[in-house]
Amino acid sequence: MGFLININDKEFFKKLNNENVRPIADEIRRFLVDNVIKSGGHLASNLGVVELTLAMYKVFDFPKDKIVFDVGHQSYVHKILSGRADNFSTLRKHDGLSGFPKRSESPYDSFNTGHSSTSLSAALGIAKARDLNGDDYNVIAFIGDGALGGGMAFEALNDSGAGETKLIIVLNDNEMSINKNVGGLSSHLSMLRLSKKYINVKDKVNRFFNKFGKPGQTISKFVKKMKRAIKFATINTPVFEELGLTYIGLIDGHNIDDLTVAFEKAKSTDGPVLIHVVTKKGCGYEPAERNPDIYHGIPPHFNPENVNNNITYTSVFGDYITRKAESNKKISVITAAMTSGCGLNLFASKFPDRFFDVGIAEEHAVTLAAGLACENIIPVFSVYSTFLQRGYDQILHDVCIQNLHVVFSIDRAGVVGEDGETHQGLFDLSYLTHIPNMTVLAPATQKEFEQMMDYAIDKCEGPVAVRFPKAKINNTNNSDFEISKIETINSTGNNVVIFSVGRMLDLANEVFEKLNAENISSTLCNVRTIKPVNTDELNNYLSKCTLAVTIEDNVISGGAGQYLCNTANREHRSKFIHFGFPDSFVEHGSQIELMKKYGLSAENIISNIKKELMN
Ligand SMILES: Cc1ncc(C[n+]2csc(CCOP(=O)(O)OP(=O)(O)O)c2C)c(N)n1
Repeated sequence: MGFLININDKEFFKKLNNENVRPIADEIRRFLVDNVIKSGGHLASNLGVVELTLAMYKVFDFPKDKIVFDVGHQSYVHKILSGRADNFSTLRKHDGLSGFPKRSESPYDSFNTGHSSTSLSAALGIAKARDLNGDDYNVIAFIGDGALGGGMAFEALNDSGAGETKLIIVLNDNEMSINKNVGGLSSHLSMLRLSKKYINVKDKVNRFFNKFGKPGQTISKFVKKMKRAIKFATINTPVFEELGLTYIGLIDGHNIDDLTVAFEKAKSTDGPVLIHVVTKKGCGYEPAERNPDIYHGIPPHFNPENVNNNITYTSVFGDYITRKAESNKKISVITAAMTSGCGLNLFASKFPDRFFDVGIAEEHAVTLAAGLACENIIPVFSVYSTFLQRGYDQILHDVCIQNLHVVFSIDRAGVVGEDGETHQGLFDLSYLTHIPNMTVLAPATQKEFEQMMDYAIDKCEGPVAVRFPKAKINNTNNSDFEISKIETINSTGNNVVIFSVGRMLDLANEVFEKLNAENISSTLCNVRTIKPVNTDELNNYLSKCTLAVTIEDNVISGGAGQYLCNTANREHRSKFIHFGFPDSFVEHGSQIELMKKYGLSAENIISNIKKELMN
């Protein structure tokens, strides 16, 4: 690809300025749009950081200097500038470029990311290691205003502000998370944007006193201290200064010259520095500027005119919970910055008083739900499986020990595909089933999904999780859901009993049909309730069969299969073989490719069943 940029030519970056940057920025934007529309991925965030990333490449010396991108979804321009443009057609494809920074992919990627709000901690760690090792380079944490609202980022600000470690934080403030950013910090950033005047006044005062040399500087320092006190009481002091960081802002994130000055200033400042940069999400591509939320993350071959209208678990949940909340006024819904991703736009607009977007704060969301449940509200925390990992201690300590009625609606459970190992929802069955008091349900059809939600909201008295995949929903009219009861879907005899978990029912059915065609009698069961399962019923199935096969989209370790096996009577335990994901992180690729690769295909399952039956 004939790119204008030669990444090996450091001088090229050094010469960039407002006069000559336009054709280069335009070319990068065209390249991003052309590629990401085809591959799918994060478009709007990357379009917003083109000049900002170019300016960082101008001032810093990567990969000697190290940058940690928060979430990492906005690292595409960095990938292009660090020599990966030629592979961009493989973005998010199996064995292709990852959609997030990966240390194994390039020496320019200093830290793997995917989940939000980790960059400040990681960068501070790298900076401290640099100092301990006696090395000399810059460490930059690149974080968005949405990610900055996450608890870990606050913890890291608190820690870095208290110390002397030199760290450069670039705050990319585009006023957006995926949807509009929320929370007090976001309001504070807005105030800072409004009070740019204050920064100018401060600089003028300093320049005035510095003119008088040493005595002037002493007065300036004194005035600075005084001013801090006065400012605190009168106008907005950037909270970062109060925490002990040097604040540089506001900087226009599309102005290379201003960015260059700010970065140079940060380089020569001791201790932690935060540069507050303002950018426009989606910049330069009109559809993304108009709808940055829609263009935050798009599927492959995205066409806004022709949106995929498949009925998914997510859309069914969004419609269900809105309907349910009409009749049950006790329901409130919590999201951690995933309103549209979790299908909650309708609920949010219909019931603003009962909808809580807490920002990227899963830990807080869980304990907030616990508090609501204490006072007889029915909180439904709608969250992706991978992000709920953040709330493990809160689930255990704040919800389950008190046996509070909190409903966890766990979207994107199972293999998610193109976002890769940081986003796969392959652990929730393992991290939930072992917590006392927790009920865990996995629907295979729309009918039972809605009935499980009814059970979770109306009948269950303690914590309950309904986990479902990123997939089209099956609308078969199967039997009514009954808590703890295993559903028998079909049976030709008892040689093999197949226990299918949630969405794996289609695959399990294929296995059942093929076994039948080979005269291996079997019974196909839909487990539905992972916990608490009816043990008498389970043992009854097991006492009749030779082999028990479990199929799930979770890691095998600690998953539904092992849970059933451990729950069964001891004499039946050796009958089990489990199919699910192995004890390794599952990379990016399509869901179909990954299922096949990890043995979740009828051929593989059947050949293993046959081997076991011959033993
Ligand atoms: C722990 C966690 N929760 C939720 C997400 C989903 N997520 C990815 S990007 C994003 C918004 C980030 O906003 P911001 O940091 O402002 O970056 P921008 O896209 O606006 O540049 C969210 C909520 C995540 N990656 N990690």
